[in-house]
Amino acid sequence: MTADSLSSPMGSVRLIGLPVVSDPRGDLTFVEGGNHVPFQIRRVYYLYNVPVDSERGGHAHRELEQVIFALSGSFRITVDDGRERREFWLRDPRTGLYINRMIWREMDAFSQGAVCMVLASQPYDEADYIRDYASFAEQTKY
Ligand code: T46
Repeated sequence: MTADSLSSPMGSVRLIGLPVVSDPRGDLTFVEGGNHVPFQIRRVYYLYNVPVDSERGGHAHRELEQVIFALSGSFRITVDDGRERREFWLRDPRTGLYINRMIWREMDAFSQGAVCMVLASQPYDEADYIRDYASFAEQTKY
């Protein structure tokens, strides 16, 4: 077994800060694939009209990388690499959470009117999802 295969994928999960251009007209933030996020952006989707008691996520991706933003309001994301769990609160549209492959994620505690935008490295593919935690845990044994 190599040192690499022993290292935890959680090490790559991190907050990414985007540039902001502010003037009296307001703030402008931009994002370039391969520059501000570590992949070419092949899909964008967003969650809105989310009930405050909603729980979303509850899966991992085999290959997909994503950066998740709260464009408005706030919510919590709990990430889990099969060994360790970490919790992040997103509430700033300039700051996204990068989540690499093989990370279980759960999202909850949505504020009223929260809008979640996600930049993704691949088109939608249901075959890329692992939606059963026991199966995920089995595949992340180091
Ligand atoms: C993730 C979190 C943050 C599509 O048809 N195309 C899409 O691009 C997406 C994202 C979803 N769908 C369909 C699949 C399901 O029938 O929309 C339905 C709801 O998807 P899901 O239950 O996976 O939604 P969330 O909010 O639990 O998870 C989503 C993403 O699927 C997931 O990749 O990381 O947001």
